[in-house]
Amino acid sequence: MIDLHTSATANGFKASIMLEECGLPYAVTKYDLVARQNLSPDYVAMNPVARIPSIVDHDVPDGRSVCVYGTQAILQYLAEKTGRFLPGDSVMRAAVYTWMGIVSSDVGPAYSGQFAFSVLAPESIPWAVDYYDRLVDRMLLALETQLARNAYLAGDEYTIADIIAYPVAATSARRYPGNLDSLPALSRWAQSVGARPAVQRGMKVPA
Ligand SMILES: N[C@@H](CCC(=O)N[C@@H](CS)C(=O)NCC(=O)O)C(=O)O
Repeated sequence: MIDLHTSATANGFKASIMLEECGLPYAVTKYDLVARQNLSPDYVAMNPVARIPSIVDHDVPDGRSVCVYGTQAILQYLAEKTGRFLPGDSVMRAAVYTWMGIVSSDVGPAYSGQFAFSVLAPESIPWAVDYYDRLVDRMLLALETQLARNAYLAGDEYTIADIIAYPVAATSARRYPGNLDSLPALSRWAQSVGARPAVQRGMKVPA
């Protein structure tokens, strides 16, 4: 059994979609981030960064268990555990790692900054709002360009690169810039990934 520590955010959905896609049984512990439940001593002891999502896999050889934190690590760990959604070919695998890195380290932080300065900031700083709006636009254009050339982010196969990217398209990109109409390839991909039953189930976790 796997324990999933999560919240209803884009990062949380990445982990629940992967668990659903792999058909692995899991138990959900839900955290209210606004109430700072993730800062509880029990969770900090498990994951010193105290952010979600984390998983604890109790089904490890030799009776051990392991805690894995962060969407990229969780998806890679589960792909290795199940042998799914990660191509065997090293060149294709490199493309998967590249696009996972882009989503985690480029697209994700661009949206975090955009959200912080446009939604959370107590006073508007026009320079910062404009900086992050333009950065988000640039990142969406990179995804659009890649998906105009390929069925999926890392090529013709559905992989963990798509699983890590989908919740961003389904949540953050729908918040800003509002819809994906000006990005036809990203829209086509989001529709096809969003139609997968496992993705639909994962997007409803935690209930
Ligand atoms: N690098 C992490 C980022 C995780 C993250 O940003 N989690 C946010 C929710 S989406 C969080 O737990 N925020 C609460 C906090 O920072 O206290 C990942 O890829 O999973």
